[in-house]
Order: sequence, then C-alpha cells, then structure tokens
Amino acid sequence: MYRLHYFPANASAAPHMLLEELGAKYELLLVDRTKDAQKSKEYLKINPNGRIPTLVDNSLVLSEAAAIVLHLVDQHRGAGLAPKVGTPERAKFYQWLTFLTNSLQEELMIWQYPERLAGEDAAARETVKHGAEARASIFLDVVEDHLKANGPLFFGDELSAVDFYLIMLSRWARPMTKPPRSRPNIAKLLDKVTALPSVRRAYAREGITDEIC
Ligand SMILES: N[C@@H](CCC(=O)N[C@@H](CS)C(=O)NCC(=O)O)C(=O)O
Repeated sequence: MYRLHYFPANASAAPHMLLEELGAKYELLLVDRTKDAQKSKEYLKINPNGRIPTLVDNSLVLSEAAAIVLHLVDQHRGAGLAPKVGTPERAKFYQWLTFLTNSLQEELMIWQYPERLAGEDAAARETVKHGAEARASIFLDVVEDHLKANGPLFFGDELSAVDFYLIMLSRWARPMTKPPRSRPNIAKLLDKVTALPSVRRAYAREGITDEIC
C-alpha cells in the first residue's frame, strides 16, 4: 500500500488523482502546512527539502511530484496512463511532464511566492511577480497551441498522467490575469478531465468542493 503525504491542492494533487485513477490502495497522510509540519523534524527525515508531496512505497521514499507520477505510471503499466516505453510518444510524454514541472510549475511558484526571491522590498516583489506571471502565461500559450493541434488531451483522446498534472497547475493558476481556462483548448481539457470520477474523488477527499480549476 502506498502512503501519500499531502496537503489539499498542493503538489500532492497530481499523484493523488493518479492514485485514484489507477484504483491503487493508498493511505493519505496530512502534512499540516498551517502548522509548518513540512518543516518538522519528523517530516524532514523523509523529505529533507521540507516540501510536499512525499510518496512512501514500501522501502522507497520518493519526493518530487513529477517523479512520483513517473513511478506510479511505471508501477501500473497496464493502466495505460503513459505511452509505451521506447516509443516517440513516450519521449513526448517525458517532454510535457518535464515542461509542466520544470517551466510552468516553477514560474507559478515564483508568482505565488515572489518574496522568496525578492525579499521584503514591495517594488521588487511586484516586479518578480509580474515577470513570473508573464512567463507562466507564455508557457500556458504553448500548451494551448499543442492542444489546439493535438487535443483534446495531451495525447489526443488518450488520457495520460500529464493531463492530471495540468489540472493541478491550472487550479493554482486560477487567479492569474489570464487564467488557464480563458484558453479554449485548455478549457476543453480541464472540463473533460475534471469530470472524471477519480479527479472528483481525489479533491473531495482533500476537502475541496468548489470548482476544481
Ligand atoms: N518541485 C517540488 C515542489 C514541491 C513544493 O514546493 N511543494 C509546496 C506545496 S505545493 C510546499 O511543500 N511548500 C511548502 C514550503 O515550501 O515550505 C515538487 O513538484 O514536488
């Protein structure tokens, strides 16, 4: 049985949706960010970065949401939530997952927490926030163009783990000046994937009952 250390709608959400979609046996363990539990001595033992999520799979302790997603699709190959290993589609799957976690997610983090780079200076914070939002917006446009040409999902009609990853990031990005949903092809993907019972169950278990993204 897997154990997923999570906080509602945090970077644990993509692994959580995937666990639900896979029908895997798992236990959810709340890392209470309101009490800084991600920096507790106990949690730092399993995740020295003090970040959420962490997945425990028997003796394996794994952090980084994208790595957890890759591990889960590898452990459940028959579920078909990633293209077959060794194919060009699988390579593209790596490309999109890396792009989402490395480019879009990172800019969204900076946009949400500009003080981590800019410190206390209000003007510097505004500059950092504005720049990160502009870059995140360009990355969302790249996703929109891809979906326009290849959609409705990242791999046409084939559901894959990257679709769940975009749901997670799109929720975070809702307050952007130009939210993900304002792009018609991203909106189509979000509607399709958030309608899945697995996605509804995952967010409901996290106590989220409003529109997901
Ligand atoms: N690259 C990491 C980022 C994880 C991350 O930053 N998680 C946030 C929640 S969304 C967190 O734990 N923040 C608490 C903190 O930085 O103290 C991943 O994708 O797993």
